[in-house]
Amino acid sequence: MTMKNIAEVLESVKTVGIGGHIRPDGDCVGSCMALYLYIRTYFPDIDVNVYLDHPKPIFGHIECIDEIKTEADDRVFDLFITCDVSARDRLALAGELFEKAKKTVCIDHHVSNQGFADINHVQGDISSCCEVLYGILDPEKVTLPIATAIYTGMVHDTGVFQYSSTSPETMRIAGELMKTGIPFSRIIDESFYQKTYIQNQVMGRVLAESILLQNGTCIIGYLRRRDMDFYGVEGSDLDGIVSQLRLTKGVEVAMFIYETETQTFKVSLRSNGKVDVSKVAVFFGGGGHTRAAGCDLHGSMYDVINNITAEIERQLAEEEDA
Ligand SMILES: [Mn+2]
Repeated sequence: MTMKNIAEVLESVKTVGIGGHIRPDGDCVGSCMALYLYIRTYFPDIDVNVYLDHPKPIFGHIECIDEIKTEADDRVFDLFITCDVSARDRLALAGELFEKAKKTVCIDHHVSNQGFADINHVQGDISSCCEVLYGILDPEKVTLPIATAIYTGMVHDTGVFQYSSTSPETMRIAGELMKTGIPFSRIIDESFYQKTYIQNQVMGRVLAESILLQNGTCIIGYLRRRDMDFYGVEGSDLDGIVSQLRLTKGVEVAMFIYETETQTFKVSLRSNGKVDVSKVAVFFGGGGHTRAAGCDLHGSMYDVINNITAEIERQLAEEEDA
């Protein structure tokens, strides 16, 4: 069951809770905040609250971001709406609030979403939850702050309108949002591309020490725990490194591994299309998509690299035989 307009579910509702997934990304923060701002602006009699894990400071440009509740309470909402949540167990701190709510709505774009709410507005072919949300708002009611939140989510989930999920409709909506006067260059720079000095130093180091294997079709970057401690960086500071590795000419598969604790490694995989990296990740107990996947592995760094590259090699060979 889908909705034509969000107003359908807001009738005779007095309290609304909104929640996103664990470790909220740009699409999650953007969609939750856009919906929050929309309800606050056009349904002033509704008491609306948004619950999210601490959003990153890069989303500080979104209006009222400081009104996010980062801890759950024991309220019972008339309606609870989830945005960008693919499954019930991804709800993070809002899980109990969702359970207790009198009615629930799920707005999402994950293909894997089975529909866990009373009303499920899920469109698996659309690039971002923000784009799905825009489709059930009145376009003329999308103010500059609401447009800023939606644009942020679209930019993040499409890799700045680059991933194959980007459609003509995505671009049309982005154009409509631009008409409200959003600072679109700044949103892209400051929330997506910008790195701290240290983050850039670490990326530079990983690129400098990267290794090319299999006739230059596979590239590997790595970071040991002691190097992370030296720079004072966490896993979240390493976003974007594997994407940069993938952009090496001739490369089919990029792999970035870093040590989360001694002899435990987080592996990120990116493909330019020939190899389905989700198969590689699943083989090692992880998951993901054709072109972006990941898994966790134990052992020495060399074992991890050897095991994964062997599996990539197998897949590349299979591809060549096919
Ligand atoms: Mn999303």
